Amino acid sequence: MASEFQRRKVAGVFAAMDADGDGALRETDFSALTARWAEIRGSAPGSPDHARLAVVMMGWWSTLLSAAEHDDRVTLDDVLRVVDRLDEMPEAVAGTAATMFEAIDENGDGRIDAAEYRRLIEAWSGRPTDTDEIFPLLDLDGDGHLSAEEFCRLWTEFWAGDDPRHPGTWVFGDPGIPVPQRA
Ligand SMILES: [Ca+2]
Ligand SMILES: [Ca+2]
Ligand SMILES: [Ca+2]
Repeated sequence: MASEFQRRKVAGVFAAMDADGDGALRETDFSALTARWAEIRGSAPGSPDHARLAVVMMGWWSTLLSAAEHDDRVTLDDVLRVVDRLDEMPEAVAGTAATMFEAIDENGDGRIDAAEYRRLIEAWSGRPTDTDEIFPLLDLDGDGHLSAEEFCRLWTEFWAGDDPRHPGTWVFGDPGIPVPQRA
């Protein structure tokens, strides 16, 4: 069963994905999130970038819905049930990380820079967000970018991990847990 820490962490992302705030994820939440993310990136509807974001976000929606109890909405408990099974399927988690990485890497140079990361967080949180403090925690080798390997590790720590000290705890921004000082 998901720990209290996992529940709190996942509840934060869940609230971000629940664009209309009705306590359940529906298809309309995912189209709203797609629209918000595309707008922040300046991707017009009909553009290849907009289509790419839609594929990623609607892919998430069908994955979550297929694990849900109802056929039109996904609850926090549904998501936590998926999270419970993730440590048994590292390949699936790595696959999602790779898809997500490609979507976040707007200019396709194979790395996520601080501005690309910030636009992701602002899209997901729905408000202007300062990510300057968090980005260096995620940049594990301190080279100023998130590589695909770094992102895969962070993503896996977030979804399948249960250790608040893991840097992956902040992959979706500040979950309301104090930021530790880097040793
Ligand atoms: Ca909703
Ligand atoms: Ca990039
Ligand atoms: Ca790096």
